[in-house]
Amino acid sequence: MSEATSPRVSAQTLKQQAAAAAIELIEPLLAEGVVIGVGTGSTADCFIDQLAVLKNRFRGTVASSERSAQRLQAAGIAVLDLNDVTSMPVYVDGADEIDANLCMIKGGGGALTREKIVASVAQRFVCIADDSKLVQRLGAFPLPLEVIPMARQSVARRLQAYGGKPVLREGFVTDNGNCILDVSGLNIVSPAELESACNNIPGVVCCGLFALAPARIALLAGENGIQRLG
Ligand code: ABF
Repeated sequence: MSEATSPRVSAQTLKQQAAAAAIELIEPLLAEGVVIGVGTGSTADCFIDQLAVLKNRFRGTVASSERSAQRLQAAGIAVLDLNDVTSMPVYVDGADEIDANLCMIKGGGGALTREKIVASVAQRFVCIADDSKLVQRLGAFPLPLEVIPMARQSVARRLQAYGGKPVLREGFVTDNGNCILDVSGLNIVSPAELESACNNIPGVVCCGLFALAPARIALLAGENGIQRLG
């Protein structure tokens, strides 16, 4: 019987190390009026927890989900309305998959729409993850799409035409009151082209491909330390 080989470094430790690398990267950017964009997920949670130590060094944050907003507020970090923010030097967030071009699949946590919005306002998207997220080609992780509920079936039919197998994320409502289709089986040869095609399907609010605007930097934690891409 093969013995289960326990990883030398736990997944949680890797997430914490990736978050720490992001803190080290952004600390020189912090100043009185600076606002930081903050993502969603377990790695982003590690970043929030470590950012709390520096909370008096900058103005505040814009959160990509209610979940992250609550964690930020609980840590004593100011959470601002994006409508009151004109610029952010950086947006820090995780990903479900990232490729060598820093294109990503995001949305496993259901926050893809606000993630893409907040990232679009920031000057640089810094992706933090354990190195298991680095893939040769995107698509093993089902692609999430946020969809207006009345268009769920019409969008699903369009995705089937692309060879996808869309599944409704049962019992899940996004922060924006919409539903999520998770689409497996897509052959993502050109992430940017597929993102554009999904964006043009009536009823799609947001596609979980971040290829038209990929991350600028990726900090990937592995057993041999931090690998920086970009
Ligand atoms: C978030 O990070 C989501 O887009 C993505 O699903 C998630 C990855 O979460 P984790 O860091 O927990 O692996 O931005």
